[in-house]
Amino acid sequence: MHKSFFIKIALILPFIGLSQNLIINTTNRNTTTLNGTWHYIVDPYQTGYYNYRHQPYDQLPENNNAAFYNNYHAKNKMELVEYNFDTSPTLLVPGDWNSQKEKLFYYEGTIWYKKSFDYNLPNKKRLFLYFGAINYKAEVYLNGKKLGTHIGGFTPFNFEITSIVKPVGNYLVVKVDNTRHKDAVPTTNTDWWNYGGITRDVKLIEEPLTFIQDYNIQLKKNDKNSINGYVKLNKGSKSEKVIISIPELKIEKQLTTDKDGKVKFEIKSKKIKYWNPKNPKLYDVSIKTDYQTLKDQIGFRTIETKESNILLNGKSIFLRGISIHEENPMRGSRAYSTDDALVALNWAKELGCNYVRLAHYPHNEHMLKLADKIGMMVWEEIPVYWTIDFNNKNTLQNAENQLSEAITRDKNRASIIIWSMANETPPSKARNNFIKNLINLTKSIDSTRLISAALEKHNSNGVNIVDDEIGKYLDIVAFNQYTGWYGGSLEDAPNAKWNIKFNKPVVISEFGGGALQGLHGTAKERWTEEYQEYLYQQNIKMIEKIPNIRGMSPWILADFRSPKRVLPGIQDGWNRKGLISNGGVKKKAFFTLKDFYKKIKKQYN
Ligand code: GCB
Repeated sequence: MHKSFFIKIALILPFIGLSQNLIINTTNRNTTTLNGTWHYIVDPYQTGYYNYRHQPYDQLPENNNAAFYNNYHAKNKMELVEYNFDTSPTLLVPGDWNSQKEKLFYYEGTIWYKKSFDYNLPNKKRLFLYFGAINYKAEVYLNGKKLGTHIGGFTPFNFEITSIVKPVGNYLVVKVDNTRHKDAVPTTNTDWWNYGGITRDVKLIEEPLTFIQDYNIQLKKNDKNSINGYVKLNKGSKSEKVIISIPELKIEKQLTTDKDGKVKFEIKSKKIKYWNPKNPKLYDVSIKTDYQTLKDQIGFRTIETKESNILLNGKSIFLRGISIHEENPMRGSRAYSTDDALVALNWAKELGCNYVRLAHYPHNEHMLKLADKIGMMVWEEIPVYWTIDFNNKNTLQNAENQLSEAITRDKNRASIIIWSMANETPPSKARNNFIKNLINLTKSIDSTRLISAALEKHNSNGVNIVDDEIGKYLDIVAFNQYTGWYGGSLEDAPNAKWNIKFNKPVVISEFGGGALQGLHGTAKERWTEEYQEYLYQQNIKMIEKIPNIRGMSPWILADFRSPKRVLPGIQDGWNRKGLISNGGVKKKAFFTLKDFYKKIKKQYN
């Protein structure tokens, strides 16, 4: 076949297939971590990837030692080799590169990572290399062989390395490129810093020849007494035995797979205790085959809407939320650990939240597991943000791939109640079709959760109008509004008039304003804690009167890094709309919101 055909296929491949191969629940498998120190080479001109005619080495017929993925070492002192991983400095994985080295503070481009490891793979076992996330584009090579490419900075992917791995002296080389592109997801323009690097855990997963790759175990839609779903074996065939057990519910169900190694099931039980934020009941679940037992902890709950109500286990709720970026503000870096997740969710708990909006991309899996455990409902979203290239088919494929990787990873988490498709995207025919495609894809993978998107409002003759056509297709009408910050008067806010075109639950997905912690003045002076406090007071009065209001996630829990925010002495590279500063100190508005949530909690109890 013609070479250009292969090149075309290689370009499409990152978007197809990887999510179908995704191994879920990697925490409870037989794994070896590759976290730790990795050598790195900063390569702004991509010298390790292209020859001097700008042809990519990995698409040329002959191997070339100059390609960095070969991890080549000069054989003698005469030989010319212009790179050396082993004498290059190191970075910690997981972790973004920007916060680890001062010189890389605003670096965007290519960095090569190298990790060496030994691995004795027993007979009749398979080995997979798993990345929790790499921002943004990853080219992965093991022992000089290309494993593949992955695009998208916030979702996991894996490659099988059974036939490549050796007992001693493996070298894993990853080219990471966080360059922003107009047609990428997200696009070039975002109000958050584009941290580069291998930002989440890296592990080797050892599996039997046939293994449990993926499963879905959740309550059946509209039926509180049925647990249903599927189990999918990798290299499974017809009539493999699969047993699902939930000892506490006295469930032990034996199943047999179809010819594709997959089996669907439905189990009835009248004894289920339902997961909710007050009592986040999780059941020990195990899935057994002849070769393996895989454990999970799963909560069961229903989530639906009925006219203006959001019903959790049949009961009307109010989403007392807060928006969160995946950062540890005290470190000024990407969050990457369970401890980081704990910091954020503990703050949210302290605020009185029962719900968080994880903005603006899928967060680390630690966060979702913790949310399950401590009882926090979650809105999860993908970085379809502002002006992405809605007319571009590749952009859609890219967004679809990120969405399906996120849902594949997280579909067993009871905490997730909403999949969000987009944030503040400008309505147009192309954009509407784009989002409709995402909605259809979501429903085809998971029909049990609610679908939303953060829309916008507009104003006509003093009336706030929400009439975005996409609202028709959403379960929850969510929109961002910045009364008293980007426009609109705070004095008049409580009397604002609203015209929301849909009889559905309404959630304010964002509101807020900036304050520098420790800066005090009158409620009229920008950037003071008093201004932010007054903004919250007035917005809350306004929001309480919005018809069908069922929740909110103000912007935002903590100050976060944004290169767009340059005002010296105030912003200094930080978006200051946090209720908590980057020093971890609560601002006055934190307590305004906390008081409101106390009141709302009583109303909805
Ligand atoms: C928004 C965006 C969010 C920004 C925020 C702001 O509407 O959704 O990403 O950071 O406004 O601070 O302006």
